[in-house]
Amino acid sequence: MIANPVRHVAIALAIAALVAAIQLEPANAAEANTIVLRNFHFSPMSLTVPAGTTVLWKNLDEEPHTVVSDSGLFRSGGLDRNDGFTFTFDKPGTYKFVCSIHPTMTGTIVVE
Ligand SMILES: [Cu+2]
Repeated sequence: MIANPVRHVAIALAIAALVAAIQLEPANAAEANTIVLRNFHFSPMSLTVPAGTTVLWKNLDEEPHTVVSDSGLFRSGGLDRNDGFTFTFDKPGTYKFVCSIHPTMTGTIVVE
């Protein structure tokens, strides 16, 4: 079979576009001041924000999760897939949180 260079270039471009799309996806998903709940982890596990920032947690798992502050400062209800919860951090400090359903899911917000 004779190789068709045009076809090869087209395939290479298609693969390059696909790779670019795959690499862009996590960047798009990682919106500012957002923590996603995915695969039974908070991602990122630690987030540093200036005082006054509203943080959004968004559940991407099929399983329900919660976001509960260690200090009792905030507590979400059960979050189903694609549900979100927000909290505005007014004061500097270190705020730890956990999923009350899966206590191995932990995270930290550092407010500066
Ligand atoms: Cu959970």
